[in-house]
Amino acid sequence: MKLVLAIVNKDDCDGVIAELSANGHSVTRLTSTGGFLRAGNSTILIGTEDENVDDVCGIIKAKSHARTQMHVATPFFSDILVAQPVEVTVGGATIFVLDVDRWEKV
Ligand code: 2BA
Repeated sequence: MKLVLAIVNKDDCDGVIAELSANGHSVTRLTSTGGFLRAGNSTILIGTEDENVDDVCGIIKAKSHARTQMHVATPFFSDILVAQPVEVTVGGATIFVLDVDRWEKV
């Protein structure tokens, strides 16, 4: 048994979840925020048997897209605020696959 935890762009999340559900995978969606951009994203949790992990990851990969986003860093130099926009590439998705010791539905 594995837990697939994926951080997905919020604009891709509906498509990812629809495709996972259509293929019989149960999904929980959490609202989350990235530490670097401080922008909203979505974290999805999928508990599944080991043999389904490749299918789950394949769907997430197929439905998640990379995009560029501007990030304005705000370092202070001598009390003067200097804005330094930098372009960062976000996604497709960041996926973690974790072992599950025990799984129960009560
Ligand atoms: P954020 O932390 O908001 O990061 C957004 C994007 O900014 C990242 O895209 C990456 O391209 C860039 N970035 C992040 N930290 C950076 C840094 N210290 N310096 C320069 N650029 C940086 P992704 O790597 O695709 O990550 C998208 C989101 O996935 C992240 O949003 C975060 O919420 C999550 N994430 C990514 N890697 C993670 C990890 N190892 N652990 C936990 N969450 C992670």
